Amino acid sequence: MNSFLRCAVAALSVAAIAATVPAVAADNSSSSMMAASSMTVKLTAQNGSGESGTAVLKDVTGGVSVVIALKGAPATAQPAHIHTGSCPKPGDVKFPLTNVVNGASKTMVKGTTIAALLASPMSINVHESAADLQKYVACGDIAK
Ligand SMILES: [Cu+2]
Repeated sequence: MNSFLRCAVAALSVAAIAATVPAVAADNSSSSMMAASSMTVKLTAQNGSGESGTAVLKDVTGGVSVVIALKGAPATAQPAHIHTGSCPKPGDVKFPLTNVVNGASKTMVKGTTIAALLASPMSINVHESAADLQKYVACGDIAK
């Protein structure tokens, strides 16, 4: 009986600690309301390009930072945009992004937020080249 009680008390105190830890974590996050949110968009190869990777989006002051990293991309500049609509057939260009060169591109997209980008279907699309915009080489939906 005594050992059962000791176990019960031990279990209760463990439960109390477990209940306390998330509460502390929640306090920390709510006290830093300005913490940047971010998300990663997976870019998948289109039309046999062999180019795939990610676009990391971060809320920053005044806009959203977009960093594209593609494997298998050429040194040739490849235009990239945020389009309305979804892959593999996105719609119009919503925001231009810096050309992808050797698989890398960084852009500060002004005047938007990740929440705004998520509010309607949008996607990140990379094109073969300025001369061959019609060929899509990588695409990913901006979606949670
Ligand atoms: Cu585009």
